[in-house]
Amino acid sequence: MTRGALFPRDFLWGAATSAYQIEGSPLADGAGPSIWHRFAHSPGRIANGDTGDLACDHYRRYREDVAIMADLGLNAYRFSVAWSRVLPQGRGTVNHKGLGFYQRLVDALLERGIRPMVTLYHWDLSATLHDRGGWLNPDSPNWFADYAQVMFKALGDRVPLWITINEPWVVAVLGHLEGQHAPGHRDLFETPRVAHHLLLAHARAVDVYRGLGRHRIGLAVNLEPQHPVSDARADREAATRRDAFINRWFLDPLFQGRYPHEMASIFGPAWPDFTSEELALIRAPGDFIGVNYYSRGCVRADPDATPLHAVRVSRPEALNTAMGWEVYPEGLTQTLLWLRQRYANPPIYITENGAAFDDPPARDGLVADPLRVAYLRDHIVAAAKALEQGVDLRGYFAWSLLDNFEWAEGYSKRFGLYHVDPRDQRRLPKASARFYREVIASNGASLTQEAEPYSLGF
Ligand code: IFM
Repeated sequence: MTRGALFPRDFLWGAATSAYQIEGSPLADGAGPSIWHRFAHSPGRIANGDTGDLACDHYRRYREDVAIMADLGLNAYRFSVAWSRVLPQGRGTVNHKGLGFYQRLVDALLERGIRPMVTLYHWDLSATLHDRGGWLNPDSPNWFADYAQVMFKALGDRVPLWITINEPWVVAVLGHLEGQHAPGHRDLFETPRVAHHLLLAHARAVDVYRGLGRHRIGLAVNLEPQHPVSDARADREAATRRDAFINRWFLDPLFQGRYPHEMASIFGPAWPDFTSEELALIRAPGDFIGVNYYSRGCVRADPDATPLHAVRVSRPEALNTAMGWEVYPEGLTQTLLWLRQRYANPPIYITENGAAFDDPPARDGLVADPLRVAYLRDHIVAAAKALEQGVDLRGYFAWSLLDNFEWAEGYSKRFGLYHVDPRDQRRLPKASARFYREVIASNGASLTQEAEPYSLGF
């Protein structure tokens, strides 16, 4: 690679995690159970019967993890708050011990010059609130606003960046339509209502935040370009439907105050009549968009696949990650340019990007992961290409700092820059951690050197 790939001086270089995936000790110090705690303890839900009971034990080892972040040279770290640690019943009395954990974590980050980006909701709804209808309850946006207020008051002066909700699409679709995530429902009628309440919850939290006079809050969405597998009209239309379903479902209402027109025909009778007052409330883009990018969709029409009549297919010639997701870095540039063009150049953070691969066992305390190094390199270069073309990109967060609990896949899928040894919880750096450290130290200049198979060079 001969072209320069430099980033602005104030660019944020981070790594991302979420509470249930790394913390462990889910009921410690008075925390209430979450739907993920319940779900993981229900037989047959998670690969190998894994749970988040121990996870990476970050709740007790957070200082060690902040030291790792400092060693990597991160200037930002994205984590999420477990709602039911802070409000064990989801509402009402604050559990100061639970809140204290996040206060200490923020202190430790700031001491090392690492800016916290805090996600309020990364899927671990309070089980008590779930029993009151969860995201189906029309009151749920108010519950969320109250919780957001507690967090803004406790941390707002020290946390410069907030994410309201992580990947609302995943909550609605995997949690309520396909059922592989908590709460494990499969109900076409629930899905658009949950999505709508999540958007209202985002808007309510933005409103509360504005009331405190602050201006750095956004929603994080999972995006992937949708490409038809052939030129056949049916495949092209299927890709357009999937684009509405995945990429535009949450962003159009946020920026344009309306749902994509395709949604009503995708959901048919399950699509409610949303009021114009609610749609006006939802038009609350916030201050930036968080983009979680992993892959693209290659789409084929399939009349039997409800409700979309479209399926994602694997191309045999493609390199796939251990999740079965095609490695497609060009899609990141495409996604960022698409956001710029469709939604009038919003400020953007890449809030997640990374890959699971079946890493070899550690040798001499180190893990060689050349595929992850190549993945990160190519995606960071793809981000730089979007910057060059005028995208207002402010930061990049690798998913993830540590190998962790990958939801329904349990610990079988590893995204970390650091391997976590399940026997003793030792954190072992992978080659990708060293690679990322060089990228950060040179603010991307190291990417302009000829790509070589990355040596372990510790
Ligand atoms: O691990 C998840 C994360 O919680 C949300 N975004 C995608 C990641 C990989 O599947």
